[in-house]
Amino acid sequence: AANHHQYQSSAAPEQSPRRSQTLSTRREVYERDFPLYKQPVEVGSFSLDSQRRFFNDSRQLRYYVEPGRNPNFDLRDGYRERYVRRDENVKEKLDHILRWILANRSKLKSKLAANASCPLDFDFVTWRGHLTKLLTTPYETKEGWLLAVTRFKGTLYISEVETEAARRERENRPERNKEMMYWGYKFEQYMCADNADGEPDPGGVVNTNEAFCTVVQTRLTDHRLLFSGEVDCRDRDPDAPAPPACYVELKTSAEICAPKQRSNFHRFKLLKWWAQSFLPGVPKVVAGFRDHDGIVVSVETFQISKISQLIKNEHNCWKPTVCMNFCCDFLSFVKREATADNPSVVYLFSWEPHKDVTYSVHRDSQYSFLPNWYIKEMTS
Ligand code: 0WD
Ligand code: CA
Repeated sequence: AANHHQYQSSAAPEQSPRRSQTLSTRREVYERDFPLYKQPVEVGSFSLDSQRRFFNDSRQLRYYVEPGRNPNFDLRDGYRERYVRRDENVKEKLDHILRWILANRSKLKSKLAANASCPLDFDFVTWRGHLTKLLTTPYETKEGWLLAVTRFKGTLYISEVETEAARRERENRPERNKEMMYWGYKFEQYMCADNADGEPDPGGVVNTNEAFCTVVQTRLTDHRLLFSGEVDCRDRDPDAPAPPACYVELKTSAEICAPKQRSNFHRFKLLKWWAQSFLPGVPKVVAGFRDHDGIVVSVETFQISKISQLIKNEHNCWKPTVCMNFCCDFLSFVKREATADNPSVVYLFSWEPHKDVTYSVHRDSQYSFLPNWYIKEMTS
């Protein structure tokens, strides 16, 4: 059961300002200068194969192939016959990242490594996707989130918990939506080759178990971050800049026919695209615009660095600084509240649209997510 405040550190003296145990998500609160966000550096990568097996290498990295003048890709092709879907009932939590950390521990060592109580030189370890959700929170009006946090040897691990609403939606997904989820992966197949000098194979099987993930380190003000994100492909030119600058994110979106659709695209889609790629330093998104029948009618490249300019004409639009300042303040809030250094304690941070962020504390519960193999290895 939820047990609020059980692990708070000693009570503050009466006269010191009382810190709130909730965090506002109102946009106005976060309208200030853009916070320091260091250029993300790739420290490694890993691959998940067609059976979702982990490999500490880049075997699943694919290469971007510029499409011809009239792409005419049929995204519905192969949905019934050549589609292997990842089992969404399996909750992997941070396991792949933790596996990567153990396999690369020596590489991550620094001046502080001598200090046994802080074997990892990071304040936070998480998935990029979880940080994307934080960045977009001040503008999100539909979907809430649950983020489980455990402090272990000084590092805060953040792992998402599926909300009841998200689970219901997943289990009641209409057939049309299921097919449209396939379209994104099919687009990748039309645009990517397995080798730098190869060609895409639209006749192959789409298997969503396969993934290539980059692991980056960076800093948001005083928060040292290590996170991993799935990367669709890279520039095939061997002289392209080093990762993550050579990476390309692929997206599909409904074709834009009316001014209202363009405005919605700028206000909602571009926010998500910007947040997701800005975090790991992926410089561009290549978008396939498709019609109702899943035919790609045009392909357009968006430079992440130019998106904030692109949206400035939009009335009442989202602001990158609000996203980053909220994320920064959330991480400060987590650091302040999640004080018990114990792998079996979870601070469950919870947010619903139009509300503040709150949390509850759980010990040895269903929410614990650091596996014993990781705890054991990091303790020895
Ligand atoms: O346990 C969880 N709650 C989650 C696990 C939620 C989200 C992701 N994951 C894991 C998976 O192991 C996946 O391989 O994270 C990996 C991807 O991490 P990410 O890059 O941090 O996730 P995100 O930025 O949300 O998504 C990137 C891509 C998506 O591409 P689009 O263009 O649609 O944003 O990863 C795919 C998807 O192709 N993806 C997932 N793959 C497996 N499991 C998942 C998922 N739950 N969500 C998105
Ligand atoms: Ca993608």
